[in-house]
Amino acid sequence: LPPKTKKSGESDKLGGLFRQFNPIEGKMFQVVDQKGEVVNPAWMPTCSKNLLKEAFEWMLRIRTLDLRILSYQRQGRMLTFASNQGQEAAQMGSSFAIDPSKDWVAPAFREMGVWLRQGQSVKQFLQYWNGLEVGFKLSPGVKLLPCCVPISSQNQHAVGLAMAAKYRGEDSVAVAYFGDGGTSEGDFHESINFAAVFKAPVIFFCNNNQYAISVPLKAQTTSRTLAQKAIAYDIPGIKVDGCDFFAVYRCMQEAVAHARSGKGPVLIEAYMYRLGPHTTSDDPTKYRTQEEEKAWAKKDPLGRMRIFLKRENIWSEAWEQSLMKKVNEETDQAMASVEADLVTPLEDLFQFHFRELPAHLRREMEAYKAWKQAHPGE
Ligand SMILES: Cc1ncc(C[n+]2csc(CCOP(=O)(O)OP(=O)(O)O)c2C)c(N)n1
Ligand SMILES: [Mg+2]
Repeated sequence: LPPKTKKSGESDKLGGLFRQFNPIEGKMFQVVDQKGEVVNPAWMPTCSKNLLKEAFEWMLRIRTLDLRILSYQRQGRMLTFASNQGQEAAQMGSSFAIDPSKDWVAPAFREMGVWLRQGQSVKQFLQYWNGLEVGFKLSPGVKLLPCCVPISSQNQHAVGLAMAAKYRGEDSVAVAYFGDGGTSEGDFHESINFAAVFKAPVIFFCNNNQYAISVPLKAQTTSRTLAQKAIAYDIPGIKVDGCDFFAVYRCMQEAVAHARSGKGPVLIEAYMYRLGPHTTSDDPTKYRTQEEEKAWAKKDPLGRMRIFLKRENIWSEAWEQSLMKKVNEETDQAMASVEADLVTPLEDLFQFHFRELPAHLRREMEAYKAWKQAHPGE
């Protein structure tokens, strides 16, 4: 589609897609609807049959892993876990548009698929959620920051990574993932402002899953969309159907091209629903209705991808079953090897965060070691 003409007051930085779906108009970008029908062929991304298969495999893999981990947790074999169900299309649509060999990811704590696609193993993932810091000792070449629980603080880290790439003259981008709740943090605004001023190649990817624990979106903000917050910083922003792999993939491609070409950051709001609880310690029946959950279940990103692939004669029941079986077997094997070595040394508190320990932490560690020597067996 040719870009629409610029309206008065609109930024010159907006490209065709961002102009057509200007978030201040409350529009949401969608390519494939919940019935699996292509509703916006003009913006359909180019997808080979192999890419479609790969995308479905990844989405199914995340869903299967998620269910397996929830079952370990209920068996008392896993600590608290933050479920990813409902967010698979947003994760894979965005991840497929970056190059894990050069692009950095600064995740929150609900990006299992992105972690794995950046190169972390399932075993490391299970270690992390079992309280083993070693689970986030990154393998060489993996461009992924550790899981970040302090809300939106990872956005600042992503800007730092992007500035480093810019300084070195590399053409990599950094992606910060955060939630709807994260948009109320100062870090969110500070990081976008800084990135916009210095044209840092960052994609701010907001997983708007409608809740920040029990706080619904309407109590989070008076903005009509979260994407419209881009307008204040004069950067491109778009609200996209986060249950639609194709729309997320396409707008992320546009955003990455924008950032990679030196034009600065982009804000994407992926509109979706957290189908599961906030974490395994949460009971969503206390703050949301069954009707609401059922309505969103119909928009399930995995189901939508399945219908689309059925229409393309790519999907079969046997294929799906064999994929699930493989994922479950691999996960059980990884879990067995984690459980065989489930020791959490206190020294881990001092490891992994600094290349060289600061003096005050070194003193604490030495005091701890001396205490341990004096109290063997304790
Ligand atoms: C700075 C900070 N404040 C509060 C918390 C407690 N907390 C953990 S998750 C969460 C909600 C986050 O909601 P959202 O950003 O929408 O992400 P989601 O959990 O929905 O993926 C809160 C408030 C925290 N981790 N960090
Ligand atoms: Mg949320």
